Amino acid sequence: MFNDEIIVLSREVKEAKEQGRPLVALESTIISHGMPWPENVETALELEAEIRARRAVPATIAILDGKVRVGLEEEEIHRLAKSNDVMKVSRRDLPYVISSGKDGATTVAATMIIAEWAGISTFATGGIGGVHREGENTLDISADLEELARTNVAVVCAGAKSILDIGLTLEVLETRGVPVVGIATEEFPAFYSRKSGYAVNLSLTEPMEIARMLQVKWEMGLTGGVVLAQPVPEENALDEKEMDDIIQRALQEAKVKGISGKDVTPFLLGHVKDLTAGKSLSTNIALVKNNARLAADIAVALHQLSS
Ligand code: PSU
Ligand code: MN
Repeated sequence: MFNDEIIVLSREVKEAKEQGRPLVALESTIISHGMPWPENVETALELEAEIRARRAVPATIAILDGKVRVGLEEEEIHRLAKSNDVMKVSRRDLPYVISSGKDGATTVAATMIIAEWAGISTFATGGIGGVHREGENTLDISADLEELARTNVAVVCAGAKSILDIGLTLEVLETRGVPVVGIATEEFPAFYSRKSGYAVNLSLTEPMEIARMLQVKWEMGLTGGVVLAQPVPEENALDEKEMDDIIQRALQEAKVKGISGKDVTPFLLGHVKDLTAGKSLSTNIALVKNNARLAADIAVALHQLSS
């Protein structure tokens, strides 16, 4: 499933693959739709720097002019960060964004698909999509969960935002056989806060023990991803109660405006950002960087195991 005409590796990523160096995938929806300019470019570049500093190689993934790109140049990250004409691309959107030659920012699901094509098994992001509140009626369940069930990529995240129904999200992951690992915690983190009230499946701390579990899973032919949920650093965590109020208001607004489909998540994220007057943005930046560091350490450990 590798076609040079559709998939283009950056020079850095190509060299890393030739030399068998550890790689870490990064998504681009966070750049185009998840954060405002200029923090989005700054963060995207800082994430790459964190990964390089840990002796791994970053591969930011996106679609540019209908080409699947694994590893981007700085100008290309700027283009994704500044343009208003970038599609949000999940699994179902990939064929069209490619056939029409458009630009697309990849969600967790689409980034996992492309990472697997490119032979990258570790991916760092902020939060995964999940079952939305009232999802039992609306069936608004992110394609990220389906992808985690089928694609062999480990996703380091800070859990999921409580714009979602975290309990239902964890139930779906359990049903679909996706291990949910708490990093040095017994509790699934809720992105802005370290706690959600829901237990994880198991807790691990060391990159090497995590890498060993991933290796066993995939060697056994148990296809699918793993959620590696790392709580936001203590000093960057936001007050849970305050965030809950803000999220309630955002959900109410979405309902009144009749927001649906792929617009739900970006709408809620944008509202939460506005209502916290930017405070949530610095938390967001801190936790993604923390995740990039852990993902790099896991990629290095996986590489040690396989060499
Ligand atoms: N949750 C966040 N920040 C994000 C997203 C989710 O806290 O940026 C983005 C990710 O790219 C994720 C996508 O894969 O939203 C999920 O969208 P949907 O719910 O439409 O599947
Ligand atoms: Mn949805």
